[in-house]
Amino acid sequence: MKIWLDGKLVSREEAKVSVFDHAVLYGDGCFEGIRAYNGRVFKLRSHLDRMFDSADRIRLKPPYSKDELASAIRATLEANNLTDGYIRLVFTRGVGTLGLNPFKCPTAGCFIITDFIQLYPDELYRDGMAVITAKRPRIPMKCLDPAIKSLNYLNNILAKIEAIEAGVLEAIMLNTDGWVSECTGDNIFMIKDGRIYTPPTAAGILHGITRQFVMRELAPALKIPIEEKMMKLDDLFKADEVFLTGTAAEVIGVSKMDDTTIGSGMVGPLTAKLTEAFRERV
Ligand code: PXG
Repeated sequence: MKIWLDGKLVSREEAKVSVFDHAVLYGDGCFEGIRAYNGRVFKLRSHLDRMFDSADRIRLKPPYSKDELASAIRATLEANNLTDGYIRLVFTRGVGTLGLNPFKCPTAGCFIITDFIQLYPDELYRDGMAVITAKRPRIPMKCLDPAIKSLNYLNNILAKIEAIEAGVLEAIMLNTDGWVSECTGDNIFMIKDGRIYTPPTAAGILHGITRQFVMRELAPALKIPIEEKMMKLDDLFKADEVFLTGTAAEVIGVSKMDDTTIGSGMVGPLTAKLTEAFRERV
């Protein structure tokens, strides 16, 4: 396996980051999770735009241009003979002193990992997946805007631990005001009376590329009305269908939340259409 590290393709063993890099010391940096399908990188421009937006919001100067990164991603896929796979692009703050000051780290680091993707098992796409609602709220926008895809994922990881300990794979997170925000690694949608709803960015969420694809392309193509709306957990419990979106998950139906069955307890008809439309498009 070849890893792209600061401009060079190196072996997995050589792909190391310094213990003085603030990504290691403080989780200081940002990242993207991207997919390639049939030799083409899905929504690469949107991912690079979001990456640069994350970097800008934490005052991290990208060490390469978007065009350079696009070429580097393609070169890494090629070096690993991958036409379908998962791409992890990471900017680290870089090597600095032990203090917090990010401006004492002169150059940001960058690496690209490409690998096979482990999807959720097929049965989950067919039968729907069970989730829990996390007791821990999503970190407020005022503290660390979830729109920044930062290397500091402990808020999500702690909610993920709640999910795993409850025997499921995902957790729905509320914001500190009790509104539904998103899941630990996926955005959330519900369907009621033939309309799709998803929390607005003001709920404190990652602006998911898959979310945007569903809102701007898939739902309109299927002529399903879709809108952003603040929602409470109770709205989800009473929904006809609930589904999640993410680069890794694509579009996956939710059959159960905590002890409550959603809709019929099977993947709903509109969710099934969206999952199918997603796969056709990619
Ligand atoms: N919300 C959060 C918090 C995320 O991390 C999404 C939504 C979906 O966004 P995209 O742009 O992918 O549609 C993400 C993406 C994993 C994993 O292993 C998931 C993500 C990042 C890293 C790992 O499930 N998330």
